[in-house]
Amino acid sequence: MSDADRRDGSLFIVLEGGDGAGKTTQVALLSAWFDALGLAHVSTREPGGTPVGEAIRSIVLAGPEMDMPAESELMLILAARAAFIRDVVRPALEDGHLVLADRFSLSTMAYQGYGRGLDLDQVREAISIATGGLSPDLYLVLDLPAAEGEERQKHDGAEPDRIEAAGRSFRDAVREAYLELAASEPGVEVVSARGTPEDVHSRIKARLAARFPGTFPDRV
Ligand code: Z5A
Repeated sequence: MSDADRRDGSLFIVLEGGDGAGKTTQVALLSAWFDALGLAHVSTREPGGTPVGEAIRSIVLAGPEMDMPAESELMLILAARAAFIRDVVRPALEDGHLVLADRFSLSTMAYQGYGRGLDLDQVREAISIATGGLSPDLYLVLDLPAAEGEERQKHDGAEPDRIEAAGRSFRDAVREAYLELAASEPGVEVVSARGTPEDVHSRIKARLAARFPGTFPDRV
């Protein structure tokens, strides 16, 4: 998608971070804030957001019995992403809307690249096949020590999925990966995920206002 296809006002914002950092909570708070500001938006998650994406999500996030090579995991996630781009992201940006996503390609670099150990250049190449080169305007990485994310998730009482079951060292590697990616990739900012959901929401609003002053009010 070239910039010419995007209408003024469109923005693609992605929340990222390790398991349990609070992305889903923050997407909901942001979506309510966008509504209050009268900003037309689509909020969605990955893998998912389309019928094929949700079907793939149920395979990728099955229990440990759905064992698969890291390459299969990568291909499944990217198969979902190609549909997500065609059916969700591009149409919304062409209509001048805001897209707010719970995870996107930075997750693939962090989990399949750094976490699973796949070659980073190959992962990057595969991502660009799925996305046609489309990148978000901003990634906000919610940063939290892996142990604290795990603790938050325990309160939900759900059985760990295949990726969550990969263990503490995997979670630590994913956190470090996000910090490394934030330091080396353009358009990636780190936000502390500590404190109450409202504390984190205020930090995120302040970042958005600073980054996109034409869209978000500076008094947040
Ligand atoms: N994955 C991948 O490997 N590669 C890719 O390219 C993509 C994804 C796109 C997606 O599942 C999985 O797919 C994910 C990576 C992989 N790994 N796994 N498993 P997901 O997005 O559903 O997974 P998740 O990150 O584990 O989601 P989560 O558990 O829902 O975490 P979260 O969205 O970051 O947090 P939350 O649901 O908002 O909050 C978790 C709990 O903490 C909940 O009880 C909240 O009420 C509580 N919470 C939230 N904020 C706070 C604060 N501030 N304080 C205290 N408690 C809080």
